Amino acid sequence: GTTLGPLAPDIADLRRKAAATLLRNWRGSATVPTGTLYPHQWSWDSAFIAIGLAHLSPRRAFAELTALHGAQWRDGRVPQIVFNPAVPEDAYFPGPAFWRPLPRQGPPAGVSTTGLVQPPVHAGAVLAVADRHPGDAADAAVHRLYPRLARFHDYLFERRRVASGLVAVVHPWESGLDNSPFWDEPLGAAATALADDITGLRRDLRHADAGHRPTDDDYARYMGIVAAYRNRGYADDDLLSLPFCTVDPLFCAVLAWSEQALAELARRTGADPGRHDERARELTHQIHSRLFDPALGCYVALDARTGRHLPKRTVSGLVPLLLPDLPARRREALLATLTGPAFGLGSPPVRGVPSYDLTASDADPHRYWRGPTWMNTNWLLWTGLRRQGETRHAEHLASDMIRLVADAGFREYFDPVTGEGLGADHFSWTAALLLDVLA
Ligand code: 9YW
Repeated sequence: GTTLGPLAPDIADLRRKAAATLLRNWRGSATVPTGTLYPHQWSWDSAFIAIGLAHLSPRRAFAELTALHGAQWRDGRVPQIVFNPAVPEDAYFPGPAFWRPLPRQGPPAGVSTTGLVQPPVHAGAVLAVADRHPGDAADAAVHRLYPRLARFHDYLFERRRVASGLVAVVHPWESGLDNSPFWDEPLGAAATALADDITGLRRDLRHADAGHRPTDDDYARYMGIVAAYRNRGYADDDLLSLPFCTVDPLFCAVLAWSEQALAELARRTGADPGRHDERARELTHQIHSRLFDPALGCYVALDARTGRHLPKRTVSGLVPLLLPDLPARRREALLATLTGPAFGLGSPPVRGVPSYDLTASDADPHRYWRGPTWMNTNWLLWTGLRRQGETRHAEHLASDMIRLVADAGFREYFDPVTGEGLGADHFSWTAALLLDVLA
């Protein structure tokens, strides 16, 4: 249910256009986030896309995630990007060559990927698709995918553990929220690379307004951090000696949520759910006890290298709404932050939940993860609100999401106040998650 009221958009038409967007971006075995800016397969995009594809074709939804896991590394990691060999090297920067050599524990022979991961939405997505279409086909897909998902989570829990039980990201790209204000401080301390013509190398600037993207300085540091990780063969020993190593609330909350889904998938395949339940409980406990900032009324990131919290209000810090066992006082605090002036849920003209505190002096409603509203983070919050029984807030959020797309199209992100569409057009997860919200 939503609260669209009068002047309701034409829902049937929106559904048709969402389906057309996903069809347009399908490349035979997987879906690109959008044809021009991102011409390969991205990890967490595919998980969100599968959630939407479930409304069109469960077979295709499982195919999307099966294709992604076909590039899984021998060490278990599911890569951030699976490069399409048919796309020219210079269509995307940094392309396949920059990431090489990939190590022996890397992807199957002949498969080209990056060496990073993204938030592990996948197990949650597989459970959602399976629950929408129970039956033999879903059972078979769950049996096929469960061991892959479990190995990815094993990798994260075993190789990315820092600070007694939390799970780290080693690059801003791994958080999925590249230029989040969380990363200003740790990124500022990281060395830059490729000081020469970074603008000339970047391909994103050919497809999107420079004012809506990360800066050249951000990119120079992103490259430096990749180079350091690559030069040690993407090995995860001694994580704290990497130039960037942080704990992100969205990443950890999504992992705990997906680990719970994994327990359910284990039950369905006859595997032991016990260790998944245990890991989910333990990580949830760590998030609640180590990442909440009472003064800000939300969860915050942690710089694992310095041990310091990164006290900013970003949308990432609200995503623990996904977690069970949220103490009532904690839930009240999060809801107050969500509906207060920082994020403005339910206070027109604000639409959807912005990526960053609207009242912060450095908020920028146009620049990527520093202000705009994005469908994927809004979907995570919508899912969390429903899980917490906050139906009214969930309905309001759903109608905001629908209105944003109805007015501005299937854009990558949106100005949270004017609703202007920003970044790329024909964006897959915008279409996919809209289908889910409309269902
Ligand atoms: C990049 C594809 C990806 C998303 C990320 C988003 C952006 C930039 O685009 O990354 O070049 O990889 O920040 O979350 O998965 O949509």
